[in-house]
Amino acid sequence: MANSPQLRMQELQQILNKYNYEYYVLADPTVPDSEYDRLFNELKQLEQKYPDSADPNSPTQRVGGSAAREFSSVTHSVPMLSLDNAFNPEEIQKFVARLQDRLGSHDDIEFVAEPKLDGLAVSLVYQNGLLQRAATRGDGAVGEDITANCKVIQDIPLSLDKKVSLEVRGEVYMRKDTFAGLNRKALHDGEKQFANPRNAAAGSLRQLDSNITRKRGLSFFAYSLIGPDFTTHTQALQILQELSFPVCIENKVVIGVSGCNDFYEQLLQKRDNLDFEIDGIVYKVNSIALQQKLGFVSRAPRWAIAYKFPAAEELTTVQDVEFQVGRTGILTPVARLQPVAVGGVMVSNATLHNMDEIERKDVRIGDVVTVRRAGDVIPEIVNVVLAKRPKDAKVIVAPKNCPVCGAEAVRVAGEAAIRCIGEISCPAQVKEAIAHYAARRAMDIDGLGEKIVTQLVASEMIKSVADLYTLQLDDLVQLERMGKKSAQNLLEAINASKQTTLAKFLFALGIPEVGETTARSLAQELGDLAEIQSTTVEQLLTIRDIGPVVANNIFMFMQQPHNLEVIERLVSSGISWDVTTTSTDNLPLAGKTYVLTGALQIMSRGEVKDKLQNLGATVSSSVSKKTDYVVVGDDPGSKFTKAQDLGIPILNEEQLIELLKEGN
Ligand code: 5U1
Repeated sequence: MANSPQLRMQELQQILNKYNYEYYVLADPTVPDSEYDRLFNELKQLEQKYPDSADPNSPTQRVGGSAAREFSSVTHSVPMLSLDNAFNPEEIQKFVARLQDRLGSHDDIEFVAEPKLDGLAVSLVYQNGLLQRAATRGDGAVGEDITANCKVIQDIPLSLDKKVSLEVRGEVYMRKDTFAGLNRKALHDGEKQFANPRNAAAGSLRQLDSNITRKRGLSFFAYSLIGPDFTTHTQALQILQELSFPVCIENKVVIGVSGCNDFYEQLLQKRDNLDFEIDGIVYKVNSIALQQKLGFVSRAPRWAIAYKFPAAEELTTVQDVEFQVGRTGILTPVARLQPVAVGGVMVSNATLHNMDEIERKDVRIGDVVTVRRAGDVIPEIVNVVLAKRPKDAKVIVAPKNCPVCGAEAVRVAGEAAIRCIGEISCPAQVKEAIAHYAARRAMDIDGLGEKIVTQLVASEMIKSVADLYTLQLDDLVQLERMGKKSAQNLLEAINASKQTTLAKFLFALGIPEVGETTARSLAQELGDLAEIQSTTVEQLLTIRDIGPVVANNIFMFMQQPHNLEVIERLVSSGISWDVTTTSTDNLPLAGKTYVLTGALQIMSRGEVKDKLQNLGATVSSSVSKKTDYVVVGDDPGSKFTKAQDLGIPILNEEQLIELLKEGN
């Protein structure tokens, strides 16, 4: 029987039962959903091929999970089913074809498409308009009584306007911003962070003390109704809304396979901008008569399917860990991974942030890890699958020397970061510093991209940003793929950068933690480079946006002889700015704070930010009572909702453009 399909089926059952227990009962899964889905499908296919060997108690025959011992059991009046999955358009096509065959008609079918929330399914039973009992799905037949914990979720009505008796099903989830706040607090308090919003929601719902659940700020969306009469699922959603249950506004009626696929593409685009995590779409036949005709199979309705998005989390192996040197000398550990497709993109590197993070997650070279890629952010390692750790997994040691220049690498007091002390003698720092200096939002040297900077530093043509202004045509034409015309253009761009603003120049210098806003405040408040060079920490602390760490960084930067020499050489090479335009007090938008959210169509965010700031406004990244206006583009995020909640005036892009015109 060795390596027989039967043995593999037994093995898969054991593994899946373990993963189910971790997911449903412990709310602490050790592997990503993608790994579970893969093994589940492997088992399902083997059972289809060898039906005589299929175990009637196989995880494929159950919804998964079981009631936890701490909560009393609840038997569902109607089983809470799971959903079959589709992973590509062909599987959706097959699903629709199956429905048409069963219905004996090839007419297009009307579906309701709903985002599939990554949370926990719950049942809410109301009697005479009052919430009587809330339960988890459990194994589909028997769940856990979580009434006390659901009563503290603000979105769940405790009583309804009408004295009706009915059951509502839906998903308890945690919004992305709530999740981020919870993990920030956990990190601050030295507690274990949650791997993702779903785990956080599950962990919060399973609390024995509902006061803890209340503080976690869970949310709810309703998607199913049992009791009242209705002829379509759309009607059911309408009734739910009238009864004041939150229903996801992204739900939409779609027709046929093409309607399903169009909705998929649209929602995939929106996915990162939604306030909540979704892992796919649920398509449901809209007509209740057709749903009844189609019926159920063992664990799922025939009339619905979940079309899963490419998984945002995958399993892979850490092949090595290298330390990258940033502009300010900070060494960032980066895991080199066995390449793996995550969310539709190949991932071969993941940031490990710093040594504290490595220790907290206990990542070792050789480990099997869950890697996560959300939106455009750099992929990160969520956790290590300890059960898969090889015996020879290697502990990651903090380097004592910079991997690029060999200078000492020291742990910054009070910080998790390790820093190379090489500063301007470290080619990695010089390269990053030059790239930063040349960036569009700094000195804006067109054509001085990363590849050229790498060559200039490697060939020792430049050792600091000041050397840029001594470059000659003969130097540049020696570089790879650099023709005479491109070299001339680059020299012109370098020359043109000499006319700038004090704020841009200060930002371009790359003082640790001095971003554009701080550079602008410095320029506005002190107005003059000599003043900034001779200022004290106390004086700096009186400036808007500047706290003790940044004040100290600025002061220390201006004390270093090598930095002063570079500034001196830059100024001597002709860099200058208009000293009369530094005060913003008289500008039309002085004192006003703007926040931008969503995708702008006509101007880039950078342009809008520049224009607003040039008119004296402050552009902030978060909405608060102090915000004067929120500019909203397409698919805005939670900042839009927050602005509405706080009653802050909203501007669309056209209104913003008008405002910018008036300001000029
Ligand atoms: N949005 C949504 N999620 N979800 C999950 N609808 C929905 N419906 C479900 C499940 C398990 O089940 C019904 C189709 C029975």
